[in-house]
Amino acid sequence: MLCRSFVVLSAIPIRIKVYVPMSILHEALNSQADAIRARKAALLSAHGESAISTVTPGAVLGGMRGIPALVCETSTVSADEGLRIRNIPIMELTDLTPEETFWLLVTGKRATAAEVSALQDVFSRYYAIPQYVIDTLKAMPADSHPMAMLSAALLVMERESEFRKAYDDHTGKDEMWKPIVNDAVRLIASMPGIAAAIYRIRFNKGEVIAPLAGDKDLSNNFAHMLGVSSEASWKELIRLYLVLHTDHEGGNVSAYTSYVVSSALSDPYYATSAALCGLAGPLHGLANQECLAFIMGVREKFGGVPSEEQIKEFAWERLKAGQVVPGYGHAVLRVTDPRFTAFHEFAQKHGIQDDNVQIVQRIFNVVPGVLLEHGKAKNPWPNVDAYSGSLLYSYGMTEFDFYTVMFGVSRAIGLCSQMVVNRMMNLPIVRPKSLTLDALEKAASK
Ligand code: HAX
Repeated sequence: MLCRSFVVLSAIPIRIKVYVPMSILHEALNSQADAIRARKAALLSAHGESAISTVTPGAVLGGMRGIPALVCETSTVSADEGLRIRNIPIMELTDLTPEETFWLLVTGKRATAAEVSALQDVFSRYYAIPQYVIDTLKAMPADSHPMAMLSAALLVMERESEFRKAYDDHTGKDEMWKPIVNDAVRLIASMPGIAAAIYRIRFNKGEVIAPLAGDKDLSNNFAHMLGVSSEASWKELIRLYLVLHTDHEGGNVSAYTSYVVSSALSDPYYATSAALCGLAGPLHGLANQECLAFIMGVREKFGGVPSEEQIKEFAWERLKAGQVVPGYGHAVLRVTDPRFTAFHEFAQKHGIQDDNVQIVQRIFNVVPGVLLEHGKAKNPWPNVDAYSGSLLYSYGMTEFDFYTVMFGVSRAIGLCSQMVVNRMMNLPIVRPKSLTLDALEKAASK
């Protein structure tokens, strides 16, 4: 919260800006902000011009694959292991809550019970979203994609940005991360309410459901506001879902988009809204929707759960028609995504064995071999999107179009965490050099 007070000295009013710490996060991050800037300055001074990589035309024309060109402190993704959040493998974090995951992402430390409770006190102020957001969602055409609604909802909420107000008030550079924390907390806490409102409005589920009275847990509130199921394991699935999708280092389309947009000092509402537009792409977050459509297509074609032989033939048909197998492959990973494994363990634990889940498991037994034989995909193993939709479906959330919104609620946690840390570092505006093909040919032939 940005409070302004005026102190009148003689006839000249002096405006004093005070950020009321809306969470103990400011306290936790104060010393880190100075330390990280000092580290960046020391690195630049000692090695600012040292080469760490070479750039080839293959990388330039290949989606900048492999070029180490960004900094991301919150998480890393390795080819042989997958996601680590603050250097902890994701499989060791599957019992966390989204609040604890946010704390870990931003501070690099595990939250104490007191810290989680303080964070939830602040989060819970924002579980009920402003009426103007609900009115905007209701005014959108009935066939709007839920991801377009999610991105639009954040844009209408941009007027709440404390970062923009702080910038307009000429806040000092080294202080700018503080209003980002405030925006991050409000944005993350608003996402469940926004997403649940989209679900209920877009799919005619009845009135928008208010948050729980007396329960400050973010995933419990999200599960409740969606109104899909009251089973305890549904709440557990929502918690796990929100933890697994939070962050995947800095170079994926959604994270990179928010990195670029926020580097122009656009506030977190703009940057997250833009990032979600990237998440809406079928090669990125929309793959979970495509995956379930694929699984349902398999079930429909074969009138139930097909044999592994039938799946093999179907996969080959698809590849020969030039189509991808959704949920398989990854730009970085070269093993089964640990998040796929975490969902598989959830299905086992809760005995979920409906047709879709069985098909997911049979595809897993067959498709990696097919992709290996096909020889194109560098990674024949499943990613997170291959499992998630089938679990949501089994609890009664049957609207595929909504699945990427679920992803977005979680991904906003990672995006906002990255924005806080990046602003603590005072990263400059992103401005890589582009080349014409002509210039690239000349540079390459030298
Ligand atoms: N099925 C068929 N072919 C595939 C494939 C798959 N699942 N994955 C990759 N390939 C093909 C590519 O289309 C490419 O073919 P061309 O040379 O003809 O263009 C070739 O194999 C090499 O691709 P790659 O280097 O292995 O993969 P990329 O880094 O270019 O792309 C993708 C990574 C995830 C986009 C890709 O594997 C894909 O399209 N997978 C299916 C969609 C999917 O599951 N997306 C979700 C990814 C996870 C994520 O970001 N979630 O948000």
